[in-house]
Amino acid sequence: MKAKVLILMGSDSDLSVMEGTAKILKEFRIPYKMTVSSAHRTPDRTVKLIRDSEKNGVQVIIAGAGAAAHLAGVVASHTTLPVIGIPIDSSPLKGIDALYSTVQMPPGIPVASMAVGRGGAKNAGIFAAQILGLTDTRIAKALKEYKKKMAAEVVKKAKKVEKQ
Ligand code: RP5
Repeated sequence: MKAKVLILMGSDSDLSVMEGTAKILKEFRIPYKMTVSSAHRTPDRTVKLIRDSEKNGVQVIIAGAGAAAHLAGVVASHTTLPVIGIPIDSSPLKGIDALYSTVQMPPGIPVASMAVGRGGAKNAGIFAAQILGLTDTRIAKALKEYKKKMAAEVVKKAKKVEKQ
């Protein structure tokens, strides 16, 4: 099946965080391609991956990077596809650097920045599903089920807490 989402990360050292995005897309049965490309170390490869994705029908690009994280912003500068950014807490500044780099995009080139780290990676998958769910009723339905299940789990935990 052709990938609907491209997941990029700046380094293979980001993989353990970005696996959270892939896990969610698998859960929603959304085909994706996941690879490593750096805005700084492999700029040409990054642009090629974007061009190929556009040609092959990718609808959302997710980019996770740490430190002076320019990956999501650079991707957004080369495409009109929606770009979701995940600031990764991989540097001595623990993601504050990546957060500012990802969230503070100049007017005209938006990036949908998620939270720093694992939570952000998970939310990136859900957010991509929400974008695709606008035109795919199967995904839209699965998202409603996902929320219902999440609410039920919280209530179950609340009842356990109330018993103590
Ligand atoms: C960023 O620098 C990457 O996204 C990664 O989070 C960080 C460190 O990369 P490595 O030195 O581990 O390859 O570009």
